[in-house]
Amino acid sequence: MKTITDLKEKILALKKAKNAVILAHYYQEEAIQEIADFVGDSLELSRKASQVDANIIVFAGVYFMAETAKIVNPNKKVIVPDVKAGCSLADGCTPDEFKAFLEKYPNHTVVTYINCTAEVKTLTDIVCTSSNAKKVIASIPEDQPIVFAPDKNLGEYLIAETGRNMVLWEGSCIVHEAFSLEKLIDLYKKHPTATIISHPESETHILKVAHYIGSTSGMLNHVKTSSNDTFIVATEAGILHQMQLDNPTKTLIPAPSKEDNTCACSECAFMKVNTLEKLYQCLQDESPEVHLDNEIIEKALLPIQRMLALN
Ligand code: CIZ
Ligand code: SF4
Repeated sequence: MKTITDLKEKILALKKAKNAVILAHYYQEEAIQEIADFVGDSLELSRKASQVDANIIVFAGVYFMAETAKIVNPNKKVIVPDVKAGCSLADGCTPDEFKAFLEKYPNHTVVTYINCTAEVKTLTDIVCTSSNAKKVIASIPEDQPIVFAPDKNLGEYLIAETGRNMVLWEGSCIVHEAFSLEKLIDLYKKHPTATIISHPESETHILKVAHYIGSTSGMLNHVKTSSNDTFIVATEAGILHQMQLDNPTKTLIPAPSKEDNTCACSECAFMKVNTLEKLYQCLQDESPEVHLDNEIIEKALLPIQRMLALN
């Protein structure tokens, strides 16, 4: 049985020997965030992936994020700790169903949230993340109808924010839909000076009571710059690691979930499929590797490049 310290040392040595870089999402377990060369949200990771000059990218996140890294680096080897790290949003929007859906809305500009498969990206005009979604929508002429997929909660939030009437695909994130409004209100009564912050993937009734709504990096930035010292955080609990490092004296309370017998906070089980041990193994084996057809890479790159060009 290897200790965490042993494993970390072995990973660092292998990484150096193989000229690899480790990119990790904020929702990864703490040990993975600590060993990573770069930790970010989905926008930061896709931007970072497009600038990497190492031979191998170890992507510790969920599969659609690793696919994005491959799309922007077709000549590099992109490996993942576990191919089963899926995502309810990406997996709930299959290319065939999405193609059939789009046939009902010809002449619409198709905007997809980055949480979708590479194949769905090939059916997209422009990709967005929660950090740049408003900017992406503002780049589309006012009279142009829009289809937005796959997250209906983010879509409804964007309709309210931008005043654009978009056709929404009915997808959602099981993690961000797990928060209980009733319990959140009870918790807030116990901490009446707290700021409630939420990711826009949360349900509309949670967003209505949030004092601040923003992307993963937006929330991290908000807590850092706010003069308040207590926050109730309605997003995946992995973000609390970086948030607490940035704000050692502030009190960060995870928003409660609906289920009584699960942990009080919401964790993405897909993200947590990855472990330090699996990360070590994948670096050693250089497998599992992300493989995509060249045609998919070429077609999926365009909407990603359009997004990156806007930032
Ligand atoms: O996958 C997610 O839930 C999020 C919010 C990713 C990201 O970093 O934008
Ligand atoms: Fe997908 Fe939700 Fe997990 Fe993000 S938190 S990776 S949207 S299931």
